[in-house]
Order: sequence, then C-alpha cells, then structure tokens
Amino acid sequence: MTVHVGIIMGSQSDWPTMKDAALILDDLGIPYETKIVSAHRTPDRLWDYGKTAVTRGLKVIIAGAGGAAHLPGMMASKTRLPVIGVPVQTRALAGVDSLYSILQMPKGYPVATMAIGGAANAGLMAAAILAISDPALAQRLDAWRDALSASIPDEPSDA
Ligand code: RP5
Repeated sequence: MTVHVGIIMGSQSDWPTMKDAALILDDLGIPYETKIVSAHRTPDRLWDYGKTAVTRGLKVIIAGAGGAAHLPGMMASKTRLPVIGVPVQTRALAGVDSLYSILQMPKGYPVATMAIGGAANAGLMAAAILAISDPALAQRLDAWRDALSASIPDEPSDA
C-alpha cells in the first residue's frame, strides 16, 4: 500500500508527542511512515526527504520539533506538499519557543501549525486533506467525528 503520510520529527525525544498523530492515523486506517529528520543534526537527510517526498508518493507531511524548531519550515521550503507543524513542548520555555518558530513563517512557505503538543490534531488534519480525494476515508473520518461527538455527555457529573 502506498504511504501518503510522513511523520517526521527532530529527535527521538519528540516521539512520545508525535505518537499521537500515528495513533490517529492507525484509527483511521491511513498508512504512514515515521522518520527522525533533524534540521540541525541531519540537514542532508532533511534535504533528501523533502526533495523526494512528491516522487515517493507522499501527500502530506506532519513535522514535529521543539525549541529552535526549524524542521517544519525547512521542509516546507523543500517540498510543495502541505506540511503540518507540531510544536513540541520544551522544558525551558514550555513550547512557546517551538510554537513561534513553526508559526511565524515568511510569505511563500506556509506551515499549518497545530497547538503545542497537538499531534493528534495533526493526524486529523492530514486525514481531512486526504479525505478530499478519498471517499472511503471521508466516511471513516465522519464516523470518527460522530463517535467523538456521541461520547460527550449532555451534563457534567461528579463521577
Ligand atoms: C529539536 O531539539 C528536537 O525536535 C527536540 O524537540 C529538541 C531536543 O532534542 P534532544 O536534545 O532531546 O534530542 O531538534
């Protein structure tokens, strides 16, 4: 099966956060790949990944990084595929550093930036993009959303 989603992250330490995107994609039956690609530590890997992303059949890239989080922006500069950025929470600045690094892209190279630690929403955003041209996935995504909605109680309780 062709892999349409790449989940990339700057470090192994980002995986506990980024795993939430993978879990959503699992739920929705969307194949994906996961890679450690660091803008600073493995710039050649980043370049190769971005350069080959379209020809390898990827359609969306989810990129998570923390601190001086250049990975999503650099990836957006290297491929025309939509890049969904996940700011990873940091100890020093609580992830605000990651958020601003990913969010404040100059005109021309946008990154669809999620909330700090928002990898699950990144998975859902990737699913929504793919669902535009995949009716079966669109149905699964609708069902997932309906199930979430149905799980919300009408009233609060003490339990
Ligand atoms: C970034 O530096 C990574 O995305 C990670 O969030 C952060 C810290 O990396 P480690 O020092 O834990 O490898 O590049």
